[in-house]
Amino acid sequence: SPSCGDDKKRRVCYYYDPGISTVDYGEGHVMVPHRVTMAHNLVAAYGMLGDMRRLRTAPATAAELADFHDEGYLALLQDLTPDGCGGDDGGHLREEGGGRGVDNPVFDRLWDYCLRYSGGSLAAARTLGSGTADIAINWSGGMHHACRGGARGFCYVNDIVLAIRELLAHFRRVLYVDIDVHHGDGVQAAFEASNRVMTVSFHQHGGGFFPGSGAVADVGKKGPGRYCALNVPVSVGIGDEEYHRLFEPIMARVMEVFQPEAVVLQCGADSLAGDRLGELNLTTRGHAQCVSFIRSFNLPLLLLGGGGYTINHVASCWCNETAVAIGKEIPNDIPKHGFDVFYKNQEYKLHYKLETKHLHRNRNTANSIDGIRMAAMENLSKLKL
Ligand code: VJV
Ligand code: CA
Ligand code: ZN
Repeated sequence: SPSCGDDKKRRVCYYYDPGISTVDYGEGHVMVPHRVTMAHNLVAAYGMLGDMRRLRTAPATAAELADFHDEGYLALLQDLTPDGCGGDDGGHLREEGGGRGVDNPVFDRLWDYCLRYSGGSLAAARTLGSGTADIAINWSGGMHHACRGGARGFCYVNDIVLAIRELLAHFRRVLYVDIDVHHGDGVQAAFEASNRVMTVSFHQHGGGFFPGSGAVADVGKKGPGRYCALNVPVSVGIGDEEYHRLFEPIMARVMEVFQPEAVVLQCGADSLAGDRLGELNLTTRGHAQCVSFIRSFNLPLLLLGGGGYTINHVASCWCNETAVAIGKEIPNDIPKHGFDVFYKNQEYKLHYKLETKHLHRNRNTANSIDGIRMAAMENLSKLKL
């Protein structure tokens, strides 16, 4: 049954570009690209690099980004410099309400950063398309909010849209699943008119939580792509058990009705308990269960990163999910390596435990969970391909 993960091996291809390790969104910004380097060092310390193929990651080119993004926006992004030499940003990086974007600042090497994380996702998609790997991983990707003509929610270039467009050259139908705590709005919007891409996002919803879209009634625009967008909003404080009372039956049904030939899983780690932005209570095991459940369907699988703002938790999560991808058991004790100190407040355990006072009070009820699952299943029953 697909509900139990399996220990069968997969050919895994892993993309990591050390060029992103020193990228800095600016003093105090919650998005810290260095978390991917921490994850990578943990993967290396656990001895997993030898279990995966690593191909050269070339940064993407402007022409590749133009496959989705507006040329004018790309020209601006390429020219912007922190000292303002690029001139007026034309509103592309501004927030609603005016003022310089706090969420999307202009920082040193911004353009290079975009090329590198997008290059990883594109290379990963091409490897899956060529059939030479079963799973491809790029933890620096997963920037699901970026729009065709502008930056949003810490995301400047939408590497997911680019990767899916690449996969569409090889696969009839591509499924996108998003377990980041935020709604995967940019990816949904990009494919709303298509019935070759289905987007499914699980996210915290309500109380003004960003971006505010993704109610269960949001099934995409009228036309052939209607019902190819599925949204599963949850409330503050959901834990593993309730999350999987939604995730597993809904994803099993999605697989039946949509019959994808490839899957992209955005593994945003801000849905973990103790995140600085997200307010859910998932454990690293509950989060990884999403990866093993999707993996058990044995389809070409692209694993991407995304959000995640308590960086030791993020690195633990993605390291563990790399092990899940490979099909390897790794010990809970974090091996001694150069980044040890970062894991002190989780007692050097991969699967960290939080005290109750650091968890959010669960605002979901058995009834609310059943209601969301039924509404989602009802939407799925209307999908006619
Ligand atoms: O809620 C918002 C927008 C505001 C304006 C900006 N202020 C800071 C917050 C309210 C309306 N933005 C969200 C964006 C979340 C993006 C999530 C991205 C992903 O995980 O889905 C994928 C990578 C938001 N929530 C929290 C913050 N922004 C935030 C941004 C900061 C910050 C503190 C909080 C930026 C800089 C600094 N502190 C110094
Ligand atoms: Ca999501
Ligand atoms: Zn997020």
